[in-house]
Amino acid sequence: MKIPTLFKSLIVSAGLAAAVAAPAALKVGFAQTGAESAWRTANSESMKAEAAKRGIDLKFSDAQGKQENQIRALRSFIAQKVDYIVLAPLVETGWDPVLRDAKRAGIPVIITDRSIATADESLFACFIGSDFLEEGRMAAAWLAKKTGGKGRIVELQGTPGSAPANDRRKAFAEGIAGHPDLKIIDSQSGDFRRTGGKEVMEAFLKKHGKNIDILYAHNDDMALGAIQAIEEAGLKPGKDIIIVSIDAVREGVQAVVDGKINCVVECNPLFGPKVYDTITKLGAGEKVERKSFNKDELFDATNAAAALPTRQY
Ligand code: GYE
Repeated sequence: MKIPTLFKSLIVSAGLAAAVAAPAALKVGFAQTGAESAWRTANSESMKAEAAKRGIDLKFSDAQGKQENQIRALRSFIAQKVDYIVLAPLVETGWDPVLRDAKRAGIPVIITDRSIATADESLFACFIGSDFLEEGRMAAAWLAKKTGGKGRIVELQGTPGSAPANDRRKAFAEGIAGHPDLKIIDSQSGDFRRTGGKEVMEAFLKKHGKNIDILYAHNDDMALGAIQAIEEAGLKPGKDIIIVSIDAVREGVQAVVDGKINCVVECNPLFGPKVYDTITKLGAGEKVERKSFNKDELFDATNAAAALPTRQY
C-alpha cells in the first residue's frame, strides 16, 4: 500500500511523541522472605498492587523462608540491572557482601519490614518498617495490667534470628521484668507459622499441663495454631489461657471478638505506597527519612468489634 507523504510524517511524529511520553517503566526488584503468615500475604499483595497501579515493573521473588534464596534473588536483580532493590530481610545478619555488590553496581537498596545488623550504614538507602520493640512493650504492658502482674507465660517466638523475633522477645522480657510474679516458663520458635504454633503449643501443654496461664505469641498465625492445640486439649483459649499476640490481621482481630485471643498488638503490613513514594523521592534526589516506622495500635475486648469492619488486612 502506498502511504501519502503527509501521512507518513504524521505517523513518524506520533511515534516520536509516544516515545517521549512513555519513558521505560521503573524496574524494582523485591526480595520477599516467603509466605509464612497472613501478615506476609498482605505485605506482598500491597507491594504488587501498588506497583501495578503506578506502572512500575516489579520483579517479585519469594525466598520460601531461606536466606540463601534471598541472596540469590538480590544477585539476579543486580544482573538484571534493576533501578532499585527492596529487601525484606529474613534474618538480621549476613547481608553485607551482597549489599556491597549492589552498592558497587550503583543500585540503591531499601530495607523494608525487618531491620538488618550492619556496621556499614552506607549499604542501604533507608529503612521503612515497624517498631518491634514498641510492639513487645505494648504486649507486656497490657498483660501486666490485665493479670495484675501474675501468671506463668509460654512464649511462641518467630523465625530465629529475625528482627521481629529478637525485638519482640527482648522488649517483652524487659516489660515484665518489673513484675516478679509474671514469669516466662518456656519459650520456643514456631517460625511465624500456624502449623509451628500448633505443634509447639502441643509440646508446651504436654510438658507443663495446667501450669500455663498465659501465651505470648510473636504473631497471630502462631496464636491461631496454638488455639487449635489448646481446644484439642480440652481447654478454653482466652479463658483458661490468656492469649496476647502481634499483627492484628483480620483473623486475629476476629479471634479477639470471639474471646479466644485477649489482645492483639497491631503491625501494619501495607508498605507498598510508602516504599514507592520513597523510591520516587530518591529518584528526584530528595532527602528521605533514614528510618521510618508505622504507628501501631492495640485491640482487645474493648475495641476489637468496632475495628473489625474497617480492617484492611
Ligand atoms: O509479624 C509475621 C511475619 O516481619 C513484621 O513476619 C513481620 C513479621 C510478622 O511472618 O506475621
